[in-house]
Amino acid sequence: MTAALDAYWMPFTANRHFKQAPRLLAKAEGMHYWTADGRRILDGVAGLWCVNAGHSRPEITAAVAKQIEVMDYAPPFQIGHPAAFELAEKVAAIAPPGLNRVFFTNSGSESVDTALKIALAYHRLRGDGARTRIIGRERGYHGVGFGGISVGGMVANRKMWSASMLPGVDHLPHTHDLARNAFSRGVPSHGAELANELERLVALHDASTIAAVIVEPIAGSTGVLLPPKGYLEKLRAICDRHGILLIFDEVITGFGRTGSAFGAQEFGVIPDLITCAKGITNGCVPMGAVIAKQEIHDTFMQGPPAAIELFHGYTYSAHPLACAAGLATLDIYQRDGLLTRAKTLSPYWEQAAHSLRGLPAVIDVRNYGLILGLEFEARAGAPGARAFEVYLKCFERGVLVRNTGDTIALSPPLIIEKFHVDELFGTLAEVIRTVA
Ligand code: PXG
Repeated sequence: MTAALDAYWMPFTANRHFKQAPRLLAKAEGMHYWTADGRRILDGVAGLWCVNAGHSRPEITAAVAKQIEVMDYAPPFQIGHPAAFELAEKVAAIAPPGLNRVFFTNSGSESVDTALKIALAYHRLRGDGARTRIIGRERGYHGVGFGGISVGGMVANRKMWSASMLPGVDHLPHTHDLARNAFSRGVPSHGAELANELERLVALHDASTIAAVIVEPIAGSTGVLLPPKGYLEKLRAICDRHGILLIFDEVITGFGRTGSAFGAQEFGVIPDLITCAKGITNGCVPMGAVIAKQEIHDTFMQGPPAAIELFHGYTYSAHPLACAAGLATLDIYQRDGLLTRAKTLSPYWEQAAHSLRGLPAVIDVRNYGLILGLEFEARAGAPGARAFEVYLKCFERGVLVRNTGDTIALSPPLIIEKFHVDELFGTLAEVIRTVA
């Protein structure tokens, strides 16, 4: 380590704690990272829910390298490049039926802000401009833009900026209910009725003021909260009844995490807009996207033909390197069957996950596809401390997990093999015994 650590203000990090004992990654391949001092670390979280095809895939590396040699950058406004159109077609081809128009961004946060803006503009273009209200959900995470923190439900992301939130946002209750659903396998049985809270919000505000509802099919960042059986269907039905758009934020559930290309297909509920990012390029070049129903897109295609229909976009929308990475990534997903591999492996994953039941302080194990939420009882007066300690100790023992509150989340690359699953849960179990 030669550089000083002071200048880099790290995101979502305990900076002072980190800089006392930095954890530095230097190399990645397949299921593993290597630290700067040469230790091999099993990646239990696909980087940060994004490296779904495993690290440093040569096909993706080659595609990005080739692209940067041929054309480093292309402006996305009023001009294009072929890979952008090709990638949009390929994303549309794996999206749920009817969602076939793709707007590129550079992150999940940008995708969320883009989708919210599209929803508001859509109603306005239809002469329904009083629909300005957006409904999010407690314990939702939709990135860190002002739109995203407004509809999100993570208090630490909200309290500092509470006076600067989007006006007119309201929230559904979260669906996490340990009293009824602890140690569920797959989606929990209880809680579909929580979707009826949307009817109450409609009764309170009137449907004519509500533009959209945004939820994650599975909430990741706030601790892996699974949708109760029948819940998403109910939300869809209520939105339909009242002309409200339904947005699924699939930044983590997209690209095979649940066992289908998107959570929408997995749960059989088709939203009007999908936000995604992360896995679209296997995490190697920043990119996000909003996938819209054609009808929404077509609503914008009015007015003088030379007029710009949507005043929105980013300098790096459809960046050539991201498009090259995306095309190579989708090829791998398809060729290697990775979009459905989580379904094949999930019985083994589920069995291994639930073997942690009964370990000290473990109050819940929940799983879906290749996702795990492992919740601990919080230490008195020190919320989050136990899971953070588990995270640190796992890292010392060569396994990367993710802590959020008192939950450990796992979301490994979809190329994971059974022996990796054993190592992951074996290390977790050992660590939990020492930390409790
Ligand atoms: N929506 C969802 C559902 C997300 O999970 C974002 C939006 C924002 O994406 P960007 O690309 O702007 O970060 C996310 C991001 C975690 C964790 O530990 C998850 C995310 C980010 C940081 C940590 O689970 N997801």
